[in-house]
Amino acid sequence: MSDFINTIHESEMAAEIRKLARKFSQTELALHIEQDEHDEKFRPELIARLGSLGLTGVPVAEEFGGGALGYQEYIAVIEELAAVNAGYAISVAVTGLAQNAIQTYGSEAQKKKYIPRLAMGNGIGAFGLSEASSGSDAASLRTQAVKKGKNYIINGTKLWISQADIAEVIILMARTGGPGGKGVSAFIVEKSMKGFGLGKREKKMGLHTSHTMELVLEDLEVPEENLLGKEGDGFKVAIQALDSGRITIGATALGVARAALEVAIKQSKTREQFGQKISSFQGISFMLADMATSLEASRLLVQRAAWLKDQKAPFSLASAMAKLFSTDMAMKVTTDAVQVLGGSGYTQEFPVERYMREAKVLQIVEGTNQIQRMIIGRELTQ
Ligand code: COS
Repeated sequence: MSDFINTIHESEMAAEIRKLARKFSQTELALHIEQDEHDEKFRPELIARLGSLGLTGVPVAEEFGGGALGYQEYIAVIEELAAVNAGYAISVAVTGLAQNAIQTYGSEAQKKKYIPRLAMGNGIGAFGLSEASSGSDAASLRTQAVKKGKNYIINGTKLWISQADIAEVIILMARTGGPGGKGVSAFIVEKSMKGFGLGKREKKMGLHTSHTMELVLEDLEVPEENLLGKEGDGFKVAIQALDSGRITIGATALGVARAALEVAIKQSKTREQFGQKISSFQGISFMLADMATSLEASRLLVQRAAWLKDQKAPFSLASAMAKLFSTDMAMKVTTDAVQVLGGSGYTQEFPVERYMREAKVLQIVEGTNQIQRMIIGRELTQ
């Protein structure tokens, strides 16, 4: 098949980075994935290895251990990881959310203390926003932070927090003021801080290498110097980090869909029915054509959002569109890949059923696709 990557105008640097990430993904990462998905096992050492290749802090400034490149290069890494396993793409993307929040709102001391380990793959980051009663309505969160002497004392429960079990740094949103977004503050929490606790681990439909945790915070003591930004900045810290994060979720969708399409094309050229390869039937080839076309359209949207961010131009609308379109595309493409493979597609003999399960969560995380439509609709009509 043709390589869809060649159809876009990627910078030389992005192409180099992609090559490196692809080699790592298809060799070192691929080696473990089928078994680890089954065992629900994540290997932080693979993130450290990715770090040693310079692929964990691609858009982070050099002085903080990053690659000083842009999102156009960063999304190439995410896509290549996702084409092998979405769990590792999400891991890098979520650590990226934490890096992004600290880089944008942190003091120099916070940046120096926390970013380098994350950027170099020596530490993993997490993002603690959602709660049982505040998912889409993030500004209604209930976790409370009360200032006592030189500490904030935080109490509450966070839900659906990716890789909180292995993260050493968590960007945590808690309420320091009145209701609504203006009453929320952001904190840099270390898992070693007194009062930090893990609750249940979710049993999920897919994305098994990436653990999804509950956080139970009982009189968690966070030093005042770990307030990120000012009191009341927390909602904006979260929303701005998510604006960037949504580009990486879009890139994850590209990787998952591409992998599914590749399997579907290969199998359609192997499987014979009625005395011919099923690829020769228009019913199959039209499906493949639609899958490839929608993947290509998504790629352009994700690329454009990344480019706008790299230009320091407004990109919230573009990232919402990229996330919405590409994750809906991934759901459709992976579902169609299962259909092309027929009965085999529904079994674990082929990875397309896994890709379909991975695609589903991308329509939900970092703002459901209904929230993306709301953001786009507001932008069009306000
Ligand atoms: N960048 C910067 N500031 C933003 C912003 C953005 N993209 N979007 C909103 N804001 C600001 C607004 O300007 C407003 O500021 P002022 O109070 O100073 O006017 C403030 O944030 C509140 O904005 P808004 O009134 O739009 O907030 P809403 O409560 O209506 O919520 C949505 C907005 C729905 C977009 C937000 O809650 C959201 O993104 N929800 C999904 C959360 C999510 O992604 N969860 C997943 C968690 S990680 S898996």
